[in-house]
Amino acid sequence: MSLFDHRLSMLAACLFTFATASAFNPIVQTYYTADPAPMVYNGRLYVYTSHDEDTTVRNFFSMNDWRCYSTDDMVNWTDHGSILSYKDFEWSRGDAWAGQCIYRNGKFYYYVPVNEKKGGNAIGVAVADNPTGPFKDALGKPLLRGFGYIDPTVFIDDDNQAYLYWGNPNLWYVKLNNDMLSYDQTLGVVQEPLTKEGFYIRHKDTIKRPSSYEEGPWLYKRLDTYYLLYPAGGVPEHLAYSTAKSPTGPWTYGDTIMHVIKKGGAFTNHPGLIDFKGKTYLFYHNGALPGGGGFKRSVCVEEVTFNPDGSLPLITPTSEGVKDPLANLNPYKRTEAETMAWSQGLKTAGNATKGVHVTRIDDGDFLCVRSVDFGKGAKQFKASLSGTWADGRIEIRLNSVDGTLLGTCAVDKDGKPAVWSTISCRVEKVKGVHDLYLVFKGSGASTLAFDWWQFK
Ligand code: FUB
Repeated sequence: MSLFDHRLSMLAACLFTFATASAFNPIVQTYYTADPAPMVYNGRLYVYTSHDEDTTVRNFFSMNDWRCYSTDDMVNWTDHGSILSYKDFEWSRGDAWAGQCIYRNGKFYYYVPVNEKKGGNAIGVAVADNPTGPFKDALGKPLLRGFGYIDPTVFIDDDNQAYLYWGNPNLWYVKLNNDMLSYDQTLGVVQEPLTKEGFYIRHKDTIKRPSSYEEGPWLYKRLDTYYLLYPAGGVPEHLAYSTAKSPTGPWTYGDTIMHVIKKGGAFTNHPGLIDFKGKTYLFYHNGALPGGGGFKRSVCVEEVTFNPDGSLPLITPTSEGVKDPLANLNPYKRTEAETMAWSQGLKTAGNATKGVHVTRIDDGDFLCVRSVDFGKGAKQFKASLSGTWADGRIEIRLNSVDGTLLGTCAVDKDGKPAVWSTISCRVEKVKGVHDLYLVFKGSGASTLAFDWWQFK
C-alpha cells in the first residue's frame, strides 16, 4: 500500500467512524449480508440473511452460506454465525441466494434457492429443532426445481394452510402440506398472472417483461388483507407491493414503498416485513458498508407505520435505522461479545453449535452496545478472552468511541489461542442508561478473540 493509499484509507476510516455516531444501519458490519428474512420466535426477532463473500468471484454474486442474527430490542443484534451452507445440500453446487425460515410444530423449516450440481435452479428445505440450527437437508433432493425457481417466501395463514411463493421472472406458488416438506399435488405449481392491475407496468422495458414484478416476494398479512412485497422494475430495483383478500390473489397493485437506493450501488433490494412487540419493521438491503456494492450488500431495517387506510407508506432508507430501542440491556448478565449495535474492524467466527465469538481484533477496532442500563452503578468489568496481544487492552467508554473512559482492562500476556480465560478491572462508578463502547488498543499482531463480557 502506498503512503497515499494509506492516508486515503485512514481518512475513510475516520469518516466512517464519524458517520457511525448516530447511524446504526446496516445492522451487521462484520460481514456483507443480503436478502433479509425476519422471523419472530419466543420473544426474539431472528433475521436470516444470505451472505455476500468478501471476495467477489467473476464479478457476480459470490454466495455460499446463510447467516442468522437475533435481537430483543431491535438495536443490539446477536450473531449466530453461518447456520446453513449450499454444501449441506449434497445435490447443490452453489449460489446460496435468498431464503426464508419459518416455525411450525416444534421445527424450523428453512426454504432456500440453490443451483443443482446437474445445473438449473432449485428450492431446497432444511429443518432444525432450534432457530439457529443445526439445519439439515430434509429431503435429500430439491422440493421444487425449474428455470427461475429462486427466492422462496413462506407464509402460514390463520387457518394453518402454508404457502410458498417464489420466482424470477415469473411468480409461482404452491400450497404446502402440513409436513412442510411436500405440496398439494392436485393444485400443483400455480403461475400467478403478472397483470398490469396486479403488478403494474415496467418502465425500464428493455427485456420485455409483462409487469413491474421482478423477484424476492414476501408475503405478509394484516387484519384481513394480504400484502405481497417484491423488488420491482428491473435493475436497479425499487420495492413495491400488491394486496389481496386471499393469499392466492387476485392481486391489486399498491404502490412503490422504497425508491431505488442510489447510495452504495446495490442494484438489487429485498423486502422482509414483520410485526414485533407491537411495531412493524421493514428489512431490506443496500450497499452502504465500506467496500460495499451490488455484490457486497448489507441488511438494514426501518420502522414502518401503516397509513390509516391500510396502505403501506413510502419508506425512506436511513443510515440512522431504528431510533428507539424496545428494551434496555442488562450489563449485570453475561452478554455475548457478538451482540452489538455497531462495530468497526471486527469479524466473528463460529456458529450456534460451536459457539460464536468476536475475532480479528486490531488497534482502534471497537464495538458499541446500545441502551445499556447500569441502574445504580457498576464497579467492575470482566471479559472472557483467548489468545494474546502485546500491550493489548480494552477501553470501556460511554456514549461514543472517544467518550468518557470508565476503565481499561489489560489483556492476559500469557493468553493462548482457543483457551478462554477471564480478565477483570475496576471501572468508574456509572449509573443510568448509556451506549457502551468497548475500544480495543494494542500494538503488533493480535491473536485475541473475545467471547463475552459482564459488569458487576
Ligand atoms: O442475493 C442474490 C439474489 O439477488 C437474490 O436471490 C435476489 O432476490 C437478489 O437480491
